[in-house]
Amino acid sequence: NIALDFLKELGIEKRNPAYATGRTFADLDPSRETRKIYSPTDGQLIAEVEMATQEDLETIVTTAQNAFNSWRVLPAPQRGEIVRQIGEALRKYKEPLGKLVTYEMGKIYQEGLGEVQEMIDICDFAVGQSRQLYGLEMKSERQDHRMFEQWHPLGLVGIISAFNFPVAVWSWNSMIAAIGGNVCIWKPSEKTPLTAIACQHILQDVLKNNDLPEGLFSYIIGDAEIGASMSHDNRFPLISATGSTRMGKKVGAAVGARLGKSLLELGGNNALIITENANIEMAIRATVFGAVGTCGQRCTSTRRLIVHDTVYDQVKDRLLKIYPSLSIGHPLDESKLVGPLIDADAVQAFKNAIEKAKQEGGLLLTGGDAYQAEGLSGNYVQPAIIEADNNYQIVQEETFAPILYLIKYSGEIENAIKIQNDVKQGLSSAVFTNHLLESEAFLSASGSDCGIANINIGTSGAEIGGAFGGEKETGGGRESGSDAWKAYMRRQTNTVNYGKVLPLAQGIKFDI
Ligand code: UN1
Repeated sequence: NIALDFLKELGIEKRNPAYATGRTFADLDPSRETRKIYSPTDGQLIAEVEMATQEDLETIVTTAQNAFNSWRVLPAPQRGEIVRQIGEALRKYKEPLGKLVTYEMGKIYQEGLGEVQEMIDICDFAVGQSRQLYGLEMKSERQDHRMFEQWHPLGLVGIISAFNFPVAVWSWNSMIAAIGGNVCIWKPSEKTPLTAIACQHILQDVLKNNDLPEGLFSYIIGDAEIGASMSHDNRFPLISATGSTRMGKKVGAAVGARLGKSLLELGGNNALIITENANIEMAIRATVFGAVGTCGQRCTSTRRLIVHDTVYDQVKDRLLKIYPSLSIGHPLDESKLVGPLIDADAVQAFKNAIEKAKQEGGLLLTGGDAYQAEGLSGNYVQPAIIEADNNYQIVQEETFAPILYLIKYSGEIENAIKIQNDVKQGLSSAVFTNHLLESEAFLSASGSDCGIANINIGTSGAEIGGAFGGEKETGGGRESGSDAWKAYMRRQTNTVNYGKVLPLAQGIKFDI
């Protein structure tokens, strides 16, 4: 059990993380509700985890509030130094942590490592950002006045993350929030608590070595009700949530009802367009990685392939050669490219979607069944390609599985863009073309309506340096790089009068 071995190496059995709950193994309190965690790779029971209660949430919030009082006044570059040390610790544990991500979540080891690398990258980014929390200086219209803005921390940031990126998305939020002077309370997906426990332990060592309070970064392993309590709770000025649109609408409504801030990163229905001017081989590579990478469980996964009629058959033939030869199996076996889905429900959703597509007139070209990988009782499936119309109900939905809908277009790129934008979601998009006019049309104001729009790069696999998120039902939030840090801070406009008289703005006369 590599998960257990790694957690033992981190000392999980010796410690009882006070503000973390999620005790495991021998520490289990028999009076508490627990959840059994099975690996999607082989069906093995990895661990049993204690679920947090509403009282635990209270303890965690109080502790976090206390920690906030000292953290918010620590100079930002010193907060950056702590994040630098966290990044170093993650570097040290990159391989075992990557393995744990793979074993608990099911993505192939290369992607498990990639996920940990995203955490390391965001730490590096956040360290630099800690010296660049810039506000503007504005010229005052009044003599001897100075006007500027400052960015202050918000306070408690609640982070609700999903199983598919069990740790990277948390780190995007928490590391940027932390350099901004916030304290974070993380509710990881209850499907993947072990990676969260591991990260929390790695991080607590850094806090301890620096004599910092534990409540700076807390986690709470609980069910959807804990997430709902956080969303309704005024003590969280910001809730950042990643997951389904259904979940995001609930969180957004609860936070909105109290006029709090929410940062939502929800479902995608990402399309890749191949025009008649594309480098087909590059486009195929991007398509396959985008569609079957993480077994189709990235929010950036390629779900729709919109292909020009002149190259349609060529693309289809090529894909139909590659798909049946994709190696499916244990994601820690480095010769495999496709690991399992997260659980049996996901396998069922995959099958249901394929049935629905067929009923609506879709033609299943390859895959579409559960797959028995080397006698493993994991949740493996054969990635599917279906010829479909964009307006099928099932094509309009995000199914978190490796299903690629093949859609034909003819004429100008505008026709493909129209199809691409004709869904409710707006996360990621891509076009493969070597034609300048096509790529510029795609990036223009009348082009892709998504938060991410790529030329000759697939829909998934964004770098952390850019702002990550999307429009429409994707929720509008932006995390990670660029100036996404501003979402975790409050802007204060300051005007200072260093003169000896009191002129009023707009030249108003008011003599008393
Ligand atoms: C997600 O699926 O929620 O761009 C995040 C990507 C990754 C992050 C995906 N860097 O595919």
